[in-house]
Amino acid sequence: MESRRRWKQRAARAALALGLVVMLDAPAGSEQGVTIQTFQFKPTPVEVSPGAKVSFTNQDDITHTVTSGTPDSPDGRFSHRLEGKGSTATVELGKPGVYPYFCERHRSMRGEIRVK
Ligand SMILES: [Cu+2]
Repeated sequence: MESRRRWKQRAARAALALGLVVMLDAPAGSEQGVTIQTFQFKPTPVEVSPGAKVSFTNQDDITHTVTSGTPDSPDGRFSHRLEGKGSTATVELGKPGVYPYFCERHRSMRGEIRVK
């Protein structure tokens, strides 16, 4: 039975290694998370496939927005207010493209979603 246990350990280790590789090699597609912290969107850009969700979580104690476009030309696709720490919003884009966004309250806060 010793050998079976050793085999199980080896299999578990292999699964772990595989899992890590899959994580590092995460393809565009699955849901992506963006954190808003100290007046920055992180990470940016994020890459998703069409229709995948990008979720935003505010980690600052103040209100930020996630607004599509640029401060000089908001495009009206989405605009979410995240009022204080822990608030979240989700954005879903169906068509491939590069979608910039920003915070209406702090114009230097910019980010980008790439849909491929
Ligand atoms: Cu802001």
